[in-house]
Amino acid sequence: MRALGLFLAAVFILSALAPSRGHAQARNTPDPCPRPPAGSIVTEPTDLRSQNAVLRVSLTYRQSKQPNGSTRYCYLAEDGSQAPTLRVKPGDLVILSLKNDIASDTHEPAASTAPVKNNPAAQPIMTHAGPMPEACAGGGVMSATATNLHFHGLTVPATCHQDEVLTTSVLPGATPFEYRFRIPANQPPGLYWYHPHMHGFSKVQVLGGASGALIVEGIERANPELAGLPERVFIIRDQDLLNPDAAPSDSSAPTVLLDADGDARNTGDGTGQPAKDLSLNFVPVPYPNYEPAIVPIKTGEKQLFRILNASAITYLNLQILTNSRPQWLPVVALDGVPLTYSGHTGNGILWQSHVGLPPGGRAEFVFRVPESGATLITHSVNTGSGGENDPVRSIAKFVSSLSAPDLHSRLAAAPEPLPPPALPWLGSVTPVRTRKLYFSETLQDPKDPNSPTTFYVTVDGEQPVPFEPTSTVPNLVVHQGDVEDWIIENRSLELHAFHIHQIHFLLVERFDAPANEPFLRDTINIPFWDGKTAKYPSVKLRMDFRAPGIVGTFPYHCHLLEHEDGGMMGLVRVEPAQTTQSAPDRQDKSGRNPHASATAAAERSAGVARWSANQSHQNEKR
Ligand SMILES: [Cu+2]
Repeated sequence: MRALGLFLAAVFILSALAPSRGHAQARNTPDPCPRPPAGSIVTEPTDLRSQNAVLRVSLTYRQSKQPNGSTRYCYLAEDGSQAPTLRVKPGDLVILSLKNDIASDTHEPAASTAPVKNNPAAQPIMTHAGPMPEACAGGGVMSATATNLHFHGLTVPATCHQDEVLTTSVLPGATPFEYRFRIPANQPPGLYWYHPHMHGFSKVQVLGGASGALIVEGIERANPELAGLPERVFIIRDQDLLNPDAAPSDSSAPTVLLDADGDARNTGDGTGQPAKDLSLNFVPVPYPNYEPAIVPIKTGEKQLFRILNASAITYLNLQILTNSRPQWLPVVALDGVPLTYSGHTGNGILWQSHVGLPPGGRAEFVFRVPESGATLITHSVNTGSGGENDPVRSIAKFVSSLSAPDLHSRLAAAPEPLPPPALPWLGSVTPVRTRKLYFSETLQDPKDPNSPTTFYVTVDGEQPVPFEPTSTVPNLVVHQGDVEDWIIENRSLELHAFHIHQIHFLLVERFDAPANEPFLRDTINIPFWDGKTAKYPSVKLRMDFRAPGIVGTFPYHCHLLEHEDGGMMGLVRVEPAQTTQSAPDRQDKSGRNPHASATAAAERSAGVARWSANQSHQNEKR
């Protein structure tokens, strides 16, 4: 409460000091999406917990226009808090009411000083043909003012009122839309998240802050070493630069060049103006001075850090420094899945001196801040010659203090162990087929590197076309129960982050070499092409379509959301499992039932010794 008090005091002082702008951003109209100033103490999001196996949540979606032309978006819980953390247990029912209330936000901006490129207000509104009797009845309107929700990482059905994003569109002023779905009983316990998935407008809404954490509780049941630890949720978001015209604090930094998206182009050396600012639990860490957010941590307390990269386009490469030296961090979960899940990983700990997180990615690790304090930074990420600039910068200063507030949540002290996974370990399953997809980009004017870019993800052999929101024809058809290998190539000069809804996958090869990274992910970086090498960078992913609840059509896309909005998305249709009778319509001869090959126990025991838990390079290219 002390920290909250300080924050509120800071907000009050800031608003009292704000100059009168002689505009409708009236002093007596509170900003519906208030955000703390730089240098503030970081507070935890509010926890909303399921009760009697049901989590009932009402979220109101609001916006506020900012003087620089950008727009904040936020989810307000009933108590007025922003972006609450939803806490559920496997098997729980989630009943979430989403009210789109942005029409009531008359929060007009003061005179714009720095118009934001790609302002959605200037973009055409895509309209699905036909009437719209219901938000998800196939007549959805995709527009800047409509919104919806995606529950990133959860294996829930891609159907109306569950995790459907292709036609679900909640319009401003419409009756609150009800999401109602059950967390699968075998959903791995860990960190997931929710955010809008309005194709064409995903970037602006997420960049404006529309995101929150969803925790499937019980990670200590998968890894008893975590029992009893207090847990800390860090959500790192990106946002438009607060000081776009400021000179870099490093005078040797190169001139700012813009890429085709209007973002600062990668300098390649870790310096210069970033494409976006970062924030930690909404405390901004703005360019050029990167005044860190302040995190008081109870002296001597070991904590589980649960970190989400909720950025729209920014990669993170996190390090914790003490006395300027990076600390070894025991990572225990990635993308919501405990590392114990493979059955191969010994104690389920991956020691890392830095943690790479693409947009959408999550990592969970244990850390005890020394009495002398520590600093959380993101190292620079080389995003390629066509990518955005992502320099090294500080994010937070950890201050060891006996009076630091207690964290809201603590893992169970004496957990009942989770039963082992019912299905064979994905790495032991023989895929029924291999497919190849690739990311590519074209410039409208090939001679002008700053002309608009079109983004594609294409099934090899087909013509690249940007995602067509009005089409319901899938790019790929798979069958529930199958496991497939997908090779994803990057034929462009910048990083992309492959993400698929509903399922997790396993990295089996990177650059055609075995990856030895036996953990599950739902988002993965694909290294950029240098424009010269004959072979494109690629990863091979083992895709798990075995969950019975995933029959339906859902997207895969780049999680750099301006790429997704620009066309880098495709659809996969999961058809019901094939019986022996229907097997002849399977297209290739290599298909066989992966379940039939061996027992779960035999599968899991294979390759136990393959993996050493202490290979620091493994996550670098994540
Ligand atoms: Cu991309």
